[in-house]
Amino acid sequence: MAGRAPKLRRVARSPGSLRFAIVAARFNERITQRLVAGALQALRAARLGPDAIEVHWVPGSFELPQAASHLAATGRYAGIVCVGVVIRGQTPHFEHVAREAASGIRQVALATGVPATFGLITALSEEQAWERAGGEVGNRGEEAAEAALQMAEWIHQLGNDRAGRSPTRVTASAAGERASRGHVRPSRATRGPRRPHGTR
Ligand code: DLZ
Repeated sequence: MAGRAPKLRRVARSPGSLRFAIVAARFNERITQRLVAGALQALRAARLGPDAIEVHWVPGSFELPQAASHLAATGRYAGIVCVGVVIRGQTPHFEHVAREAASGIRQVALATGVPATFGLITALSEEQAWERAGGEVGNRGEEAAEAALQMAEWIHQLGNDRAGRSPTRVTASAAGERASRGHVRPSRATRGPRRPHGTR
């Protein structure tokens, strides 16, 4: 059964100064263009201006995590939307590309604290891919952008809540929220203070 993502709630807060990146894989580019269009539409609907959205192209979905990792490390982005189209061929190549993209994107999100969302189509045929790129089964790019917006908002809220409870302690999540606004590097911020060796 084809899964259609539930309509996500719009973010309550205007993203204001927040900046988002879309990373798009050129392989199957005509279909990926539709995912980029869907992601742009969702980000603009959240009142993000043109200066607050960047689109970066990479050769294929395998390269998405590396690009997302570099972008997250700059500390400039509140969210990174990864889009690509992986279509099954006659060899297991499909599985390798799809698996590495999925696990790499997850690793970027967990390691940096910056929401990096999964807007990949993994399809058994080109027809299935078009259906998920603005066709009958939705638009995976749009859905991934909405997920990034929601995660950025949630991280922001978590930072505010914690800061309100304990103004003298800067928690990892509060630091991560600042990172998503571009004030500090997220990788260090979300890992917390350095510890001496052997104390983890
Ligand atoms: C090589 C390859 C193949 C066979 N299939 C896809 C695909 O369906 N979707 C996609 O985004 N990329 C594909 N690639 C390219 C790889 O992602 C990658 O760019 C190359 O293996 C070089 O690292």
